[in-house]
Amino acid sequence: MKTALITGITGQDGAYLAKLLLKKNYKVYGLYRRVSTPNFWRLQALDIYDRVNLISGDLSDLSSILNAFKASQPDEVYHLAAQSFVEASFESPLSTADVTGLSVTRILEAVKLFSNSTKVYFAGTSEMFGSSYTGEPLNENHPFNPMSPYAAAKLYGYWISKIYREGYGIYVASGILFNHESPLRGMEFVTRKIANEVAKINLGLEKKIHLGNINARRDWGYAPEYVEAMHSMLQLDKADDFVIATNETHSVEEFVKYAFDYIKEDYRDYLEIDKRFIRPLDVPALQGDYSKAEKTFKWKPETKFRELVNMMVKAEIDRWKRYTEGEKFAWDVPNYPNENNLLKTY
Ligand code: NDP
Ligand code: GDR
Repeated sequence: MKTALITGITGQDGAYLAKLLLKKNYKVYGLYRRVSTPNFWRLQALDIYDRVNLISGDLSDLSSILNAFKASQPDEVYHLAAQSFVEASFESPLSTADVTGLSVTRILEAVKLFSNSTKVYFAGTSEMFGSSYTGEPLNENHPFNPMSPYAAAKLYGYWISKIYREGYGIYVASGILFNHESPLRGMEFVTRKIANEVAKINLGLEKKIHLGNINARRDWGYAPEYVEAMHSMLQLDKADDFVIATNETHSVEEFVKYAFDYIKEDYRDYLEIDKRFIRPLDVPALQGDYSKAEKTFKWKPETKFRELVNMMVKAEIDRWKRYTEGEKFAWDVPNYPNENNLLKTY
């Protein structure tokens, strides 16, 4: 039986990956951070809360990481934990640099000092490409031009991984994953925000939807398929970097349109632009070329864009119906500031 340690097990990808690894008969450990209100709702939603071993700790704290290694003795580490919200990285650039960037070195040092044969997955991102996209789908050889403190921190993680791979022979694979979504996506990210607002409008609980840059284009895939690629990357003999994407690009406006199509409404009747959601800098467009992953470990995306939009809106409508009928779980409670009480500092 293989043992895996997942940092960020309470996040979208961590939860789906834990489910996948349990199915593959792994013993799964997860590093989670202590918060004032427990947030294991994704593990509960996937019905795996009782099947994972949870270790409390914070990424900023080297001893947390060392303790997690000691307790789990992992064959594979999936380093997913990060301050992952690009917008928030403009508000908290220093802690983002620490948690999203420097923590990668903490993980790699733990491997170097204590368990040189442990394989590591680093959660790289298409945000590292930043302004590089010129119409040709981005692959592993395109240059990086980060446009946010988040992307700069991830780029640090990407390069330090390469340095430990080449300098110390540590197996560390970097996935360069493009946006991937699901009904378990964090509520502030644009896809879940749109799905949630559209569901509320459909049920008469909301009147308008407020968004920022609706011209931004992203390559959006379905998260459970992307965590399969993470696992495949660690089964290869040699560590490498791989783009995981759908090779399609769609605008935020298209996402909104399709979401309103699902409830048979015209999005133009509901959409309002709110400057608070416009970032100081924003990657204009992204599209990824996943052919290296397809060739090396036969990965390709299955879920199409419209299917993803429909799935997410349906999940929100079902959730709000359950909520209004009186069924209350932690994840049914709106958990982010709304347009009335949200103050931006950048
Ligand atoms: P989420 O934001 O859903 O999850 C992030 C996880 O990191 C959560 O479990 C969070 O804990 C944890 N975390 C944050 N700060 C700390 C800390 N200081 N100490 C310990 N744990 C911490 O992200 P996703 O699941 O969507 O993404 C997983 C990884 O992949 C991230 O590194 C992200 O940057 C990267 N990525 C994501 C993409 C996507 O489209 N989803 C695309 C490309 C890369 P808590 O639950 O307590 O907040
Ligand atoms: P992104 O995801 O920044 O691509 O990072 P997000 O969903 O936050 O934004 C996508 C695009 O939508 C535009 N946008 C808005 N975004 C949010 N969140 N809220 C709004 O109201 C809004 N209006 C327009 C944004 O400006 C942006 O252009 C995600 C994260 O998961 C990262 O961790 C990951 O690395 C990348 O995807 C790949």
